[in-house]
Amino acid sequence: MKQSAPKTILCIHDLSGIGRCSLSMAIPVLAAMGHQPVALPTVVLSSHTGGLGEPARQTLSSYGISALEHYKELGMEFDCIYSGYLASSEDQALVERAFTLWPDALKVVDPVLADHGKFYKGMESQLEGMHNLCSKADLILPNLTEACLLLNRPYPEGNFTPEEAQALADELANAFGGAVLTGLPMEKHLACAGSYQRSRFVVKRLRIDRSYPGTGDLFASVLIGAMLRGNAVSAAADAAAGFVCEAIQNTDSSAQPALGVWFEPLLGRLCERN
Ligand code: PXL
Repeated sequence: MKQSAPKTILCIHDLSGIGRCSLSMAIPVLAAMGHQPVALPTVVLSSHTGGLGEPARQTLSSYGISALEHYKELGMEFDCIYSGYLASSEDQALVERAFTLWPDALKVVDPVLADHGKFYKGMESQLEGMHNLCSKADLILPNLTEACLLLNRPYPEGNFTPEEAQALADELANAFGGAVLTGLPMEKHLACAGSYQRSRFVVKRLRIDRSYPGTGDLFASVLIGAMLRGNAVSAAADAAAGFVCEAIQNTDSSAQPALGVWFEPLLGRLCERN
């Protein structure tokens, strides 16, 4: 992959202490890829909400808006604004505000809402706002469950053909701008499909039958880091899918899945791959 000047990325997500997801993945991944990530936590949680009990929670209310004002006063320019888990309409409005303040930034929304056909805890009420936010993005990164929710259709059973995968990515791109859709089951593979500007592609990896929270955040962070290095979105998706597989393979299969994938020892690979 190509090396280019470091880019500045405003990352708007929760900060979860344990469970390897959101800001605790985006920041090290983007930094390892040579960029300057700027962390804007929307809420501080002791863990993510997927299987580690009831997390302690500190909402940050007006912090986000004040932080945006500070960055504007400083004359900061962001090359990209990247949002993930947003647990309230205020947090969604914060991302919209950032989009308005930095209209030239690449606007990427990972509509973190659900997986495996089910909403994450408490996220049902965020669908409408997330739909609206996605319509303001340049690129959205839903998994299959989120894509179905955004398109208001039932979660499909069974495998996809590459043509069906491409058609679904095109449909999302027509509705929202560009899209890279992840977690598509194919016979022996798991695939992602993209439709962004003039690029249309399907990327496949042999399916690993192990599931972890946070892999969507890992995929999105590597994809964004690679795109901002000047790579085509298809090459960036290929790199992201590959890194997620490596991180799963690097995770001891007896470890508690809710603690996420052991990506930290592999960060050096992201520095090396230019
Ligand atoms: O990785 C998705 C994610 C991010 N942040 C929080 C979550 C989840 C998924 O459960 O709970 C707080």
